Amino acid sequence: MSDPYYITTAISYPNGKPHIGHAYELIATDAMARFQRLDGRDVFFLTGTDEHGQKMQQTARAEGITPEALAERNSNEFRAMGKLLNASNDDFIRTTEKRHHETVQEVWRRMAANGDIYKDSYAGWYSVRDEAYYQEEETEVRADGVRYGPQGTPVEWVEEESYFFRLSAYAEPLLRHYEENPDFIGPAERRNEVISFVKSGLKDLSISRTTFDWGIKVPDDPKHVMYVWVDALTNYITATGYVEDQNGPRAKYWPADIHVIGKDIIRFHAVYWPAFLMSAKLPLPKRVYAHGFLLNKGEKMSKSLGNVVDPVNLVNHFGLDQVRYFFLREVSFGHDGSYSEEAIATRINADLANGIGNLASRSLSMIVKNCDGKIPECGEPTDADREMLASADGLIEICREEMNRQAIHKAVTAIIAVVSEADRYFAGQEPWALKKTDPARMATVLYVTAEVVRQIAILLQPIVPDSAAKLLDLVAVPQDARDFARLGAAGRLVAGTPLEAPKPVFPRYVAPEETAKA
Ligand code: ME8
Repeated sequence: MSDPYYITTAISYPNGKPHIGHAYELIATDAMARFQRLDGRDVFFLTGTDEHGQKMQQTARAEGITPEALAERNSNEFRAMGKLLNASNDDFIRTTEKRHHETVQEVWRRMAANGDIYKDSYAGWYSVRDEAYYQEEETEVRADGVRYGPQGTPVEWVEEESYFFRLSAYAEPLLRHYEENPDFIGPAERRNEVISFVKSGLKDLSISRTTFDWGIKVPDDPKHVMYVWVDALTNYITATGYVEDQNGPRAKYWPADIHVIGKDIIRFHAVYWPAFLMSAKLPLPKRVYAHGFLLNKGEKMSKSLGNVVDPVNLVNHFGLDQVRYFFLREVSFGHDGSYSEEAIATRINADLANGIGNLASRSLSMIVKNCDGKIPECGEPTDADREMLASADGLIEICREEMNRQAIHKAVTAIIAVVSEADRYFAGQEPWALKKTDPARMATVLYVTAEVVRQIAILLQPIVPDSAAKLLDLVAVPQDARDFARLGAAGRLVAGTPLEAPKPVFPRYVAPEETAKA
């Protein structure tokens, strides 16, 4: 049986419609999940919605509807976004589901059984937008007279009876865990940030609320609902069924190989979550990786600034694979990234239309016209041919290494570098001139180029799944010969295979104003 690989996104708050930051995280995680699947792993990929908490209750009240109705409406929007983006998630979890309530309550009981939960009263600052408690030192009163937390969201004073989790007891075990598992947190900046936060001392954490009721009830004390992050983080283990039955069909996926999240929620994932799991005596995820934030033309997106781009509009305007490609290639994964229409247009024209699209159409149309519509014979290879094939054959090792450290943009860059190399090879070999002087040599050059197109298309499947499939159709690669095991010599194109005249896969992007002018 193949090796399990479990990957998750954060579960989003459905207090509004999904925005481009949500789309970005899902696209990136999807690319990683698809990569591992094509590389032979038994992948379980989870995403979903985080439906409880004060923010949901307040938004619902403001809209004059129930939190259930708000969650239902927007959770469906998130699901629809997943379809639109071609996300290959194997499950979609909602924290309002019965399966989740049961797991969370069981995890709570285990933490209590370990002596880590006690009742007291909380008095301190709380940000509803972040659903986070902050120490007074982390907050500041700005010129507008409002007190803000470290993420720039307003905080309010909360005072109520609450259960506490003995987080203070976990500072040492957590620091030891980070030390012994250097890959537990990525990238390095986030790891350093978490270590210094834990070293500065951990206070016990308030983990229940009594001033509202939209949440999962605390076992045996229904006046309390659980703090939404206790509930939300547990989603990752709920979906595997591990807590209920370690031999269940999906239990093999726990612990997760990687939780992919944004940098604003690293503290919850790299401090609270492992502490809860240690307390409940459950295995810890292997890695937590925080990507950066997407900035619209360099500015932070916010509803109040009105620059929250709707992913549906972006995809309708540029095309899905174009948007996927742009985000995965342009943004250094793990860092913030900026986007603008101009940058998207430039990138897709340079790399997709003029790059891989042009290479495939030039070389394959020559085959269709000059080689009887069939993949030609590859003659005795020259050094140039060997070098070209070696570059294509060597890509998988580079991509594996980059993807294993979540450097998605570097994997894509390496693939595109081979496209450029193939362009130079093709131009240098001048197959159009060889047509008259040395048709056998022309055949070899066209074979080598088509073989490079095949491998690039296989490797691009995680990034641009539909377009890569079209490229593979153009070189007549059977459906069952598209995984990474077929890269290199194992899956070479077979001479004599009929090809159809290539259809364009990546059209050039022309801005609407330019079309109007033309
Ligand atoms: O934080 N750019 O939900 P959420 C990139 N429910 N990523 C962004 C982004 C941006 N501009 N804005 C948000 C939550 N994100 C919790 C998670 S997990 C147990 C609970 C990312 O809807 C953000 O960092 O506010 C997070 O990873 C995800 O989108 C969901 O954010």
